[in-house]
Amino acid sequence: MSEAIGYELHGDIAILAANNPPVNALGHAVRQGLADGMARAEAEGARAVLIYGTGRTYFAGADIREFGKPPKEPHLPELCNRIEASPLLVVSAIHGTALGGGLEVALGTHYRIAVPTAKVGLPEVHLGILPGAGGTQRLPRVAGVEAALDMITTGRHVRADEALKLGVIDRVVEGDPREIGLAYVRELLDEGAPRRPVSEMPAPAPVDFDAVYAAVLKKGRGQLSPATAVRAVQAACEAESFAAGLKRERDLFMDLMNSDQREGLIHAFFADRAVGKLPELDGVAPRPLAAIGVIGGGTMGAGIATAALLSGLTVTMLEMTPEAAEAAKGRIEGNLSGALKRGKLTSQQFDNLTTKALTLATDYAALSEADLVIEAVFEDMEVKKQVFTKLDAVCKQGAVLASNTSYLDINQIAAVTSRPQDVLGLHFFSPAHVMKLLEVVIADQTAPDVAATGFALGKRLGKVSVRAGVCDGFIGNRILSVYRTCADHMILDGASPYEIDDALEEFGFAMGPFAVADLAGLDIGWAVRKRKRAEGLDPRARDSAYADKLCEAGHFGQKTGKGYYDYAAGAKARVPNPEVMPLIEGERAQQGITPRAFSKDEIVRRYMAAMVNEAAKVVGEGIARRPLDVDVTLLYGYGFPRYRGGPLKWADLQGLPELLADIKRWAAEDAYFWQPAPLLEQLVAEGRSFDDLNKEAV
Ligand code: TC6
Repeated sequence: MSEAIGYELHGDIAILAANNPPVNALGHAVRQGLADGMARAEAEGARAVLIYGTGRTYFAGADIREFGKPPKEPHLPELCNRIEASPLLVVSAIHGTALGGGLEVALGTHYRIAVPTAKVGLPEVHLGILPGAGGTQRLPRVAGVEAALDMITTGRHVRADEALKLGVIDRVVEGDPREIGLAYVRELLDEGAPRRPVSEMPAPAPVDFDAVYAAVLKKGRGQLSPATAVRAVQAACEAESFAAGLKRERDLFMDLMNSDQREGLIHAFFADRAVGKLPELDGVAPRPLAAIGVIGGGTMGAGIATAALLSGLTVTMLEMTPEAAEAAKGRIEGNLSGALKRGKLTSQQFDNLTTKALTLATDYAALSEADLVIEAVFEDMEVKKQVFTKLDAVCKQGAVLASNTSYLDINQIAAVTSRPQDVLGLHFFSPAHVMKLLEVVIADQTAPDVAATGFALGKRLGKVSVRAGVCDGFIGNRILSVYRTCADHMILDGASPYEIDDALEEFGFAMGPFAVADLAGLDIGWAVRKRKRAEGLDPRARDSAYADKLCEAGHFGQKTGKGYYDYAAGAKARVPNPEVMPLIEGERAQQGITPRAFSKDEIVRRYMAAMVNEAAKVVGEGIARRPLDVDVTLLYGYGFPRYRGGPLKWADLQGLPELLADIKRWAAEDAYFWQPAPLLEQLVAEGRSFDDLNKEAV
């Protein structure tokens, strides 16, 4: 017997207890242990088998780390069939999560009991695959096609009470999984309950699968696994036998298993978990956090305050005037009322948060007891310096002083205080109570426990926190400004903003860059351009004024009703603003450029190459610790399609030599913009990938 599965004969009931921490993933040893345990139970004359997990959960799924490696027998689909075909009565007792292959094992058993806190689900689509061990065939038979399609195409985790209603589990009982499982098996044996193989249940009636497929494909914005899973469920209804349905499921599963999307999504899964692992902070205790201050109650400050309140922190909101403070409170209430409507807050909690947990202030002295203060004032170095000088004067010793700047130099900000070790950047993304990304910007003198406090705050607020170094724009905005510039160059050379948005949305971005600019406000980019011109542009850099002219005409995007698009017919209509192309054509004429056509492929290739090249510089300079930190930043803050894994995973899948060759070829047109990143050149020379760097860093 393998140690991953404990075996015990308890009277006439054999107990198979999974012991593969942390999540009882169904790796090879676990599968072997289950197969051996079933054989032993049958050989030793048991009447029934109970399967459960020790530790925190039942099986949370196949072992994802085994994906892409040569599969070892017993394979999961055969194991599920083997369990189901046993002449003994087989029962699962579920606690924690029964996910993916875990739920498939449970569906292979004849009865399922769960504790009330258990969750079940088939989340494979999030990993770019589909349930490949009978889940698409068995779940529709027990829960019906509609519920199965919902669970399988969304991958959502279903709570025990709902799973009970759906028929996925048979009973919900509070208690220890081993004890409630044993009692249930005993009861089933005593009442002479029959074996109940799901494969012998009748095939469910079909629905209009073509319509479901089309709808799911559209919703997935290019992601293949949910739509492919629809075809597998279809086979549960239409295949001539259960075995034929399983075969169809297997074929579709293998197609997805061999896809780049599967690689991208599994990379994203592990990157999510690796991004917060920073060896230099191992064992460093964060400073205590209970009360925080937020300076500036605009959209960003109010969003940060909202997130903090929802996490149980008390917030002092500092504004310039009582009127501005009241307006900030109104924004916070507006944000919280969203949570109230969604049932995430009761009205009493809402009242507590807005009256007791939130304090309005106009005097810096009100921040004297705050554990951490986040400044979210106007993006101007002089203004920020004034704020930090005042904070230095009033804040208690040991308070963490954070700036939410999106571009400015945290070292300069820290330098105006007497305590630069307490200063760091906490760069939130708007709306801050919704967006998951937080860049924790570590300045030259930031103390380790201050950095750890930044990460602790991120965790408390439910953010994905990425460590960034100081530079213009940190990780995300620095890379953004380069790929945006690349888009601007393509416009000068002949592409339209609409062609670029279309091409990138087809690539999988939630929104193209010009639609995003309209949403964020064109005045933001305008301010950045003015600042950069004031600092002095490199004479080799291409510049253009058409976007400034759009702003000069009062068009700031959605908030003024017009930008690249005209929003008179609503944000979704996306009608091009007719004033835009003449401005662009005027600019081209003025610069003596004869426009040329750009294919969708070329648009994507150039845009992505610009992104990857700058990302490689960001990693090479140590601004991002590893390639995966860039990937996570773009995934959570910039609408990058998760199924592509992030820009540097995408680059690996494309082939770094080919990308470098393109960059060098384009350097012949514009040597200033297309300067290859030294790290990219090095990786190509050494025949290595970005992912090799990730692995070396772990
Ligand atoms: C499948 O089953 C396909 C079947 C078809 C076969 C033909 N494998 O998330 P946490 C690790 S597909 C390997 O921090 P939580 C994770 O990397 C699978 N490792 O904990 C981390 O390791 P680290 C379908 C796994 O409490 C540690 O466990 N199943 C796996 O916040 C703790 O994880 C899923 O998609 C795995 N399957 O959440 C479920 N799962 O400490 C995926 C976790 O070295 N897992 N690890 O960083 C989850 O959704 C969550 O982990 C959780 C627990 C809800 C189970």
